[in-house]
Amino acid sequence: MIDDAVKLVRLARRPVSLSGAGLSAESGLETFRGRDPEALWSKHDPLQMATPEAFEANPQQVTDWYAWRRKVLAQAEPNAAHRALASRESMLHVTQNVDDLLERAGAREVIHLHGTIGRNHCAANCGHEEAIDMADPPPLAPCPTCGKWMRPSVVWFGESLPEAALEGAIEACVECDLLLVIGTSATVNPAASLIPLAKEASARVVLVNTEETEAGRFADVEIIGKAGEVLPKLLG
Ligand code: BJW
Repeated sequence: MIDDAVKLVRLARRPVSLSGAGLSAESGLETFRGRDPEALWSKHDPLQMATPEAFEANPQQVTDWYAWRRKVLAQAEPNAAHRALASRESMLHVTQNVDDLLERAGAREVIHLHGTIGRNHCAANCGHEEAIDMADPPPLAPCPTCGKWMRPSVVWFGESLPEAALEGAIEACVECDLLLVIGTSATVNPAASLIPLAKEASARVVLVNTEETEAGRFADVEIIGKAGEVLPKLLG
């Protein structure tokens, strides 16, 4: 399997990666789903933490949860998988992850489909936004411009993805000749739909995940293993 994938990766002229939480798992960040009992959605109800309605109902609880995740990320380092991806300079990276570990590993071009945990913006969309000190994240605070609550600049369920990011990702997936899909359960749309999109546009699809996923039916090669162990072999 690895040898087949290595050939596809070496032959690719326009490679794109599509990653999910499994990419950052070996950096100590918890995934959302999967078999891990520590997975975020095993311990927390996504409807209580990751919807605009949850924030409206209990902004303190949601802000505290993100403050905890921001502190964990401040302590985390890119892992071997981030570094292997970043080492392939011609590769465009599309990620569902809100962390900055690909950038910290040196990746040049990263499209964040679900926003970034490193920024806050006004929940009333008055236009005010600010960068966050991840090691010392701010408490729940009003927007200095309009007085509504500030919220994390991530995409919650029911919200639209940033238009430029989604358009860029669709274009990349239509035009790529290899889509390397890493550490995603491929259950959240529209991100998951990028995989069949690339396949229909005739890209080869290589999956790397610790377990089988629904996306397996689109894969030319499916490798079951840890991203931090597999990607250095694929891209090294
Ligand atoms: C390893 C590993 C290792 C572990 N190595 N692997 C069409 C049909 C049905 C519903 C919808 C639809 N279109 C839209 C929807 C609604 C919804 C949706 O998709 N729901 C489904 C769950 C059913 N989508 C949305 O609401 C999106 N908005 C939208 O489409 O707007 C228009 C619209 C709205 C409503 C209806 C129709 C249209 C927005 C989605 C926002 C997702 N937000 C979150 C939170 C972000 C902020 C934060 O981080 O707090 O994004 S939810 C969470 O899931 C997070 C992730 O980015 C996302 C995907 O998760 P991911 O990355 O795949 O992680 P896991 O944990 O699921 O998987 C990890 C994998 O790694 C596992 O498989 C492990 O095995 C593996 N792994 N260790 C390799 N070491």
